[in-house]
Amino acid sequence: MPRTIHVLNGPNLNRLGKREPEIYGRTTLAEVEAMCRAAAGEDAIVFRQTNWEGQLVEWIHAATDEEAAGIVINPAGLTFGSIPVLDALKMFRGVIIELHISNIHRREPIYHRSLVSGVATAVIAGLGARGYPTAVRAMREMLEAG
Ligand code: DHK
Repeated sequence: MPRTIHVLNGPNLNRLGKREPEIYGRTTLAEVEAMCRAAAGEDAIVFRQTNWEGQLVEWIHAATDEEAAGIVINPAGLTFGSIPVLDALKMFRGVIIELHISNIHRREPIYHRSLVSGVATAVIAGLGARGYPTAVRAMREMLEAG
């Protein structure tokens, strides 16, 4: 049965490639999307980015309503203070991989406490843009393992 994996991105990630390249690298979001699709094999990828908290919440609802197999989510700045994003993720019944391009634990203290990690199946941080296809591959392996 074909599976769908939703890759959801929060605020400012549309600026990847130009945004603080010393932290986030020079890979663009479009290139990240292509990396995810290349890693997905026969699984379908829904790839989205928004600068608005409510839109991210609604996209998590959509993944839930569609009974998606998994969500790879980089909530970006919404990681650390968004109760609505956390509450939406609590309703999702599939695998959740929280992803950060940077190692948030080696950065300023404001980035150290993720609200999302408490509901995530797994967390990837610090692999740079390659973390995205790594997350998709890991998601597929976890789904295959059941
Ligand atoms: C991306 C952001 O936009 C920041 O707000 C997070 C995360 C880190 C990342 O590393 O992908 O703190």
